[in-house]
Amino acid sequence: MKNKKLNKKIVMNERESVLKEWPTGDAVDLGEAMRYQRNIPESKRFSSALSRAEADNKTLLQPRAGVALLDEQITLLQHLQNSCDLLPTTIDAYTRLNRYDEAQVGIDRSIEAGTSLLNGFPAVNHGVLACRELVESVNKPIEVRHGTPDARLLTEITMAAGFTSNEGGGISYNIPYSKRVPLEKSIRDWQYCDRIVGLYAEEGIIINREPFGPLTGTLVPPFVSHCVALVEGLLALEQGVKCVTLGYGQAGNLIQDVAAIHSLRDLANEYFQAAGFDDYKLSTVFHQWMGGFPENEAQAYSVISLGATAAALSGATKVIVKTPHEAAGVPTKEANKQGLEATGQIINMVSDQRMTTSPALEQEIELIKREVRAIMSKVFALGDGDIARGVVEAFKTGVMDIPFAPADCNSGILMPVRDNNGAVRVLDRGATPLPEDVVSFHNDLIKERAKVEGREVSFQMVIDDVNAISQGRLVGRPKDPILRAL
Ligand code: 8ZB
Repeated sequence: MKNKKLNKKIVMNERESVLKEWPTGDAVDLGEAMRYQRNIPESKRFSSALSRAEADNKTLLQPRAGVALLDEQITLLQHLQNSCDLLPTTIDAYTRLNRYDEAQVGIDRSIEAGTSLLNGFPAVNHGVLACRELVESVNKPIEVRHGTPDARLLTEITMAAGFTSNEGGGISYNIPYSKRVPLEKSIRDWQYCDRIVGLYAEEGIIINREPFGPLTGTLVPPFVSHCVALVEGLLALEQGVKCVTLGYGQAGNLIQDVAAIHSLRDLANEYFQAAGFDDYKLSTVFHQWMGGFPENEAQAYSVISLGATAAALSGATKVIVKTPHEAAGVPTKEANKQGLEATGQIINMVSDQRMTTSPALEQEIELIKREVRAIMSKVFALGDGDIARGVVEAFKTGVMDIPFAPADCNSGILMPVRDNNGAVRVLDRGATPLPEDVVSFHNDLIKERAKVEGREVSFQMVIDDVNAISQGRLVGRPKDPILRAL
């Protein structure tokens, strides 16, 4: 395990077996794929759209969307494309687990049923030509969004098909998604994916890469997701990736959310440049609330709107949009578009404004930076300067620890909870090397909340916080009969 650009011969050799995993792999011819990618118009290139948005200080809108069949997927994206700036194709769960035979059953049954019976688009089974038909049927840049620990074949097929962005990473698509995939393996498989994107870059074709920022989407403190984003960014750059979008999932406190995007941008430039990279394009993505949603659609729109507000105030390059169906499951195309329209209205109203700097905002930015630097320096030390080895050790020892993740390779001791203002703080630092004064700062804020609520600091607070937003509030306060029954 090393953070070293993969040897081209080894990758070319490995490609042969990757492309044999499913019959559609046969159709991938890298030279032909590069010619196809080169002919994609500027207006449909993810990296160009992001650069323009960065230059114009705009926040772009992007939905999630994926259904089983090609025609349906085309109809879906065509329904959404005039209400957003960037398109997705969300991949189904079988494909994410490399279970292409079951994805095929899903396709066949969906044809029989006349409706989608998968929770996304099985791009590997559909293959290069069908994916090209999809890409050619829309007028916006399009990204593959998934959750795949081993995305080598999916990457080969979708990049050959003309998708101009690929979401994921060896940590962010393993630890929140899988139980038993070794971290060494998912990191290595994503080095392959990044190396393929790097090979396109060597030919002047810039494909965007987006590590998955929100992780488990459940009370993740900004420093935790920032460390993962920085490590995955560094790993991608090493493989020759030139366009990176780092992400963060809304926590709910406006100051913390704005501070998170500011600090993420600064830290990325700091760490990337310190590692010797200077020819990369950086952008940021803000994810609307990734935790439990209210079932009531009016309330869901409010959660969406607060996320849109935070995204615009933070100056993130793009926002990933939720829908009023979030509590129910995969949204209809109509509900999906409504989430975009609600978000678009807010973005237009807020995006000329920036949250004026204030001592509270500055303090939050500095706090996140100190937390991240404390963790990152330990990660480098654990790897003797190699971030790939370091991050594997860091998860093994709990130096990096993602709350509420299913993976065996994650400690799961770090415990977050909200403070009295709804910012996510650290209740139990686990084995993370946060500085002592930072730990006491978090403790004091949590005690302040406990006092206001007239109860002891306890795990019950964490449970209350996990459920709070779906029940109509940000901080999980004890039941108060005098409060409105939301
Ligand atoms: C980790 C990402 C989870 C989010 C949404 C979920 C949730 C999943 C689809 C989808 C539209 C799909 N999501 N699959 N949204 N179409 N096929 O991703 O609702 O918000």
